[in-house]
Formats: sequence, C-alpha cells, structure tokens
Amino acid sequence: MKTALTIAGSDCSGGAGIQADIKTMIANGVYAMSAVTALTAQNTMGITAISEVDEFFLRQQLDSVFEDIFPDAVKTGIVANERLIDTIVDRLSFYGASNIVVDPVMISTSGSRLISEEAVASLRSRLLPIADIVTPNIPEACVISGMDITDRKSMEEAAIKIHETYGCAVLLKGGHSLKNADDVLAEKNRITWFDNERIENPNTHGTGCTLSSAIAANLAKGLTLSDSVKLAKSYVSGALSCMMGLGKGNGPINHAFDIRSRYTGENI
Ligand code: PXL
Repeated sequence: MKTALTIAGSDCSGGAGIQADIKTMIANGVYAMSAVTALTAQNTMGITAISEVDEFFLRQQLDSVFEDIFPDAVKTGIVANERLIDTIVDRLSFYGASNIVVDPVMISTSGSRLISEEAVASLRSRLLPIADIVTPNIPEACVISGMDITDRKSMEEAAIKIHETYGCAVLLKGGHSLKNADDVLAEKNRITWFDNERIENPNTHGTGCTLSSAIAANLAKGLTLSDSVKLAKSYVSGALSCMMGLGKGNGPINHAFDIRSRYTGENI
C-alpha cells in the first residue's frame, strides 16, 4: 500500500483542507495520513475563525508519522506562520521526504486571508526550494513571481520564472481568473499545457486542495509528474461534474464520485 501525508488545515465543513485531502487520497488509492497546522471554523459561506496549532505540536505530529509509516508523498496546504513553515522544512529535510507537493494557499476562495505576510516570504524562501512541485493559482503565482498574469503567454512566463527561481516544477492553474481551466506545467526543459473544458459548476470549494492531494497520491503510486497532473485534473473534473449542490454558498465537490461498492449502498 502506498501512503501519503497531508500537512494542512482542518475544514470542519469537509470540503477543503485536511478533509478534502484525506477523501482525495483514499479515492486515488493511497493510505492517507494528516498533520494538522490549523483549525478553521467555516462552511460553504465563509470562514469565521482560524486557530493555528503551535509549532511544537506540529513537530510531534510529523515525528509520529515519519518514525512509523513513512509517507511516499507529502502535500502541504495552509501554513499560517513562519514558525510552522520552519518546522515543516526542518522535519521534511531531516527525514528525507520525497514527492513534496506544495499548495501555496494564501487567500481562500471566499476571500479570507489565510496566511501572514511573513509566512508568504518564508514559504518562498524556505518551502519552495524543497518542493518537487508547487501548484499556484493565478493570484498566488502573481505574488510568488512578482509578475502580472493576464493571458496564456504570461502564465507560461511566470511558471518558468518560478521554476527557475526555486528549482521546483510549477503547475500554474488558469481556472481562477481566465475563462478556461487550462493549466501550464513548467518542469526542467519542458512546458506542458493541460487544456481542459471548463465545467460550469459554481460549487468549487476545495478544488485546489483536491488537485494537489490527487497529484501527491499519484506521485506516491509512482506516476511521472505530468501523468500525475493529468490524472489529478481528470479526477477534479469528475468530482466537479457531479454538480453535488450541498450547502448555501460555494459548495464542495463530490470526492466519492467514482466509488461504488456494497458499502456505499449502490447496486453493483
Ligand atoms: O483552498 C484553500 C484552503 C486550504 N485549507 C483550508 C481551507 C482553504 C480554503 O477555504 O479552508 C483549511
């Protein structure tokens, strides 16, 4: 059994963060583990409170996981302050973690600021250099690259710039700002576009968390980076296509869209 670890924040409403990550990892065939960086009180209408865990407790969680069930891949989500980022970088380096996927979460879809200015700086200077792949949306890529991103050409330039600056592969996601779901992957000596039909579902809560966790699960299974991204995008499209429609606001996607068994109550 391949294994993956998410280091991220809890979303009590189940659509994003740790909860989305665990559902995604299970649905993508790996054993899921979690180290919680923050607790959020939120639902599909927005976040009302965030409580960060202290760095010593995060360290205990990471040591507990790595000393026993070594993860084949790691994904990071919300890391709200520099002390937490330092702890993650220190522990992942100490254990020699591989297949590290960084979702550089900064602002929630509902507009809440999720990490401090200082944390953005240390995410760039410390976390990105140890990542295998970073998965910014356009607003996050603008912050990381310092560039304006307005079209495919500038997406490609920004992805290359981030790759050259930090050494990690970059999946720059077009979905947030441009009128398509085309993403560009910049790796060593290679640019790949993933041109996807945009699925007109207003319920997109947790899609970023889901994509990065699916990539981590696929890397854990031994797929190449570009195959991992391709399959992960197809998983997110499937989960969006169900038009699940839970909640009063920006609802979650259906992580279990492809799971049918005697236990789910569906006839097989
Ligand atoms: O999608 C970013 C994100 C990550 N982690 C948690 C979140 C959100 C956005 O709402 O709540 C816990």
